Amino acid sequence: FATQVPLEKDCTSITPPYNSLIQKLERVRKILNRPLTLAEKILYSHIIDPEASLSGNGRIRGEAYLQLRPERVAMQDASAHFKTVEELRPFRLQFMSAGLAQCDVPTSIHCDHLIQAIDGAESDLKRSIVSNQEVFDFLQSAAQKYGIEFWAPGSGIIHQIVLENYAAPGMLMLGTDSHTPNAGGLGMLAIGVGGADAVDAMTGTPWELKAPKVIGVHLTGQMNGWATPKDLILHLAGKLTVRGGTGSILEYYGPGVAAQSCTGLATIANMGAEVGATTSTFPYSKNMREYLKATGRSPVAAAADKAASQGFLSADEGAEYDDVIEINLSELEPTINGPFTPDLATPISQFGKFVKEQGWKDEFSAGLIGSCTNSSYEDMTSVADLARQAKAARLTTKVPFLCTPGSEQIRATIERDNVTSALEDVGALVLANACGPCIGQWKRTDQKEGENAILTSFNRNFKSRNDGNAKTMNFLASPTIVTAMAFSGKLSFNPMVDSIPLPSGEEFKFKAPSGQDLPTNGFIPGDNSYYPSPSPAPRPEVEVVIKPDSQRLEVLQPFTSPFDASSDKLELPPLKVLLRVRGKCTTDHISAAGPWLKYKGHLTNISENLLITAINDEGGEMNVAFDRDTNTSGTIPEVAKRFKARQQPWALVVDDNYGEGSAREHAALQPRFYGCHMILARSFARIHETNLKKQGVLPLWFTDKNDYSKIGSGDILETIGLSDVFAGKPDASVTVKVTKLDGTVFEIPTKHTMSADQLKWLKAGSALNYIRSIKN
Ligand code: MIC
Ligand code: SF4
Repeated sequence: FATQVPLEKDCTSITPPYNSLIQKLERVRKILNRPLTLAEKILYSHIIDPEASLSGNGRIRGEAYLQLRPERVAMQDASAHFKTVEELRPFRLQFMSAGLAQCDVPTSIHCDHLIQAIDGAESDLKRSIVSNQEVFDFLQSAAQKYGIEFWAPGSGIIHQIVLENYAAPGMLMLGTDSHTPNAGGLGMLAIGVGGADAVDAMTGTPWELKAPKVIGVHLTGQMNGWATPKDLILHLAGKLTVRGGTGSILEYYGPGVAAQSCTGLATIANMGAEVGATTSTFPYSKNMREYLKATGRSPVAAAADKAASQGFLSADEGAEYDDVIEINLSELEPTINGPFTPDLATPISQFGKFVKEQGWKDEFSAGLIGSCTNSSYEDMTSVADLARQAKAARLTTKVPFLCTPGSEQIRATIERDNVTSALEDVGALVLANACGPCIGQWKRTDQKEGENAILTSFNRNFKSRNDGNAKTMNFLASPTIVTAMAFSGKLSFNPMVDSIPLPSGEEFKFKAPSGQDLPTNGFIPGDNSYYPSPSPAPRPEVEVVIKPDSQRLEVLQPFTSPFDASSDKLELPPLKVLLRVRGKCTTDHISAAGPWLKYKGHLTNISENLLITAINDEGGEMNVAFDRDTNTSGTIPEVAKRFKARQQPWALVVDDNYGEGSAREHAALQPRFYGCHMILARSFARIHETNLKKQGVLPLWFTDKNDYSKIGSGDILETIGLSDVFAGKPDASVTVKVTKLDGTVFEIPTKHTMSADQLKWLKAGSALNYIRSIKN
């Protein structure tokens, strides 16, 4: 590249305001008067008014609602997978409809989710830009108008770019994607939220979060051989399950932290999302400092050094955790998780047996490495080491082997350092710097349907996620394990002990891989056209165009409030139950990706996919809903649409961890669009529960989980006591009166998690309605 952007960055807008944070922390210390965990230090130093949020005798963690001021927002829009890109668009539309002219905090937009993975970086990128032009133009013009840094398609995946450019120790940021916590690798708190929460930060509205609990993960020992940070988080996911981190920050500490590279820590933090954690963080370390310097941010490193010397960037001695998990890194074994859920963890030594017991074929059909989770220089040089070993034995991969670099900087640097050529030499196909196959933008030609297994170094493995085939079993592993196994093609192959027969009759065995965390000759930024100018001035004259007949973009119409403003009886209208959803219902089930991705900016069009892979507990079928008024059935979106046409407000009854997975806001917008006002769950996933509240849907938790099966489709639900909750009566809760189809009536108790502010959103019909009402 002829013109290189300088690697050294202008650090003005990216250095956390350590002095004022430390001063705020002093106020917090006076109130709490106890040793603090690192997570508490970072979070509480971002409270707008610590005295108001923290005073009182109650518990803070798990109970108090904090009003926070994050320092930065990042939003994804348009890349490799379906979900992330699409979420960004409605967010921008919402922001515009809030009627404001400029962002309150530095913000960036990243085009990464809409880029396809078909035949390689160059052609995939070109094709995807053409097919998504309208959306990219919209995002770019909106970015210009409001002074937002715009990262064009091809620049890389949001989380990798944030780590390379914006993340800093002690910072608090929000991102409209569940893997935003990736930036925790630099010792900060980065939290995944729905678009409406990002609107809060961008509009300078205090951002509210219930103070999370803090789970301490104590690392001792030393990783060796094939074990990597990925294996640590895969192992931990097995221990904690997909719900174990809900409502908590994972704070790692102990002697095992310092030896991990900053990017390795980012991998661990990235996948904290898979256990439902609010975010993950680590004490400031030498490796973080080196990473900051290597990525052109020496001034940030110097400021962080100083803040660390004042005790800001690690836990106080004697700080107490709500729970402690011990992990001895010396005992850590490579681990493979899946299929279909990221918490089904099997140590590699047991994996062959596990495959056999399940009766699966001992083969897999593709190996995929990279993504926002694992595309660091260290990951790439480690897999290149294996590729070189294999090449020396004249081996090539047995299955298609795809590699997604996380950013242009990584792509350019590994190309210069002959890492890319080492991978290509053994058969790798290098894809565009984008989400691609991680979010269903993978157009496979080798295996269109039928049961098959794939191995990926990604973070999530819900059904149909990668290639749209519900029978593709996705197993998650470290990039080095995926790569080594790709040379065997067998699921039972354990590269630590097994060898591969060579045509010569000899056996080839891999040596444990070795990589390098930072490039000896430094990073190079790559194509300079991808780099936005820092903190661009807003250009109000720029026109943001949405064509009236567009099938891709639609201005979001405000939802109407279900409450009668003239009455003081603030109860929801009687709601008809649309269906009772059985079992795992992730945001992928509620709002599918794949071909739907392209409609993320168009609520009417995308709502056609509402819950299409959800299982109806009455009958056990997928995408079937009963319309008790006409004694007919239809697909879930069909029946929801009929309810909307009849102006029949409705409710859903759902199972545990409803809304697990992504930050995808559509999963809340779509039911609301069709007239859903309440969801009764055995339990909710955090981001999704907040997304529902933001859109004016009331989430209620069964007090007794057995009550779930007492309610069925067509039943009428009425709230009793919501008025008292609105009135702020202490300990008020909502009882739900159920009128069954046969006329039987009974009441069931529920719990709610609505804060005073969230109740205002519910009353206004949505958070955006509320913001609009106070800003006008
Ligand atoms: C994901 O990894 O699932 C996504 C696609 O990045 C989503 C975002 C989205 O659905 O828009 C996420 O993680 O939040
Ligand atoms: Fe993109 Fe996948 Fe990362 Fe989500 S998890 S941001 S889809 S690479």
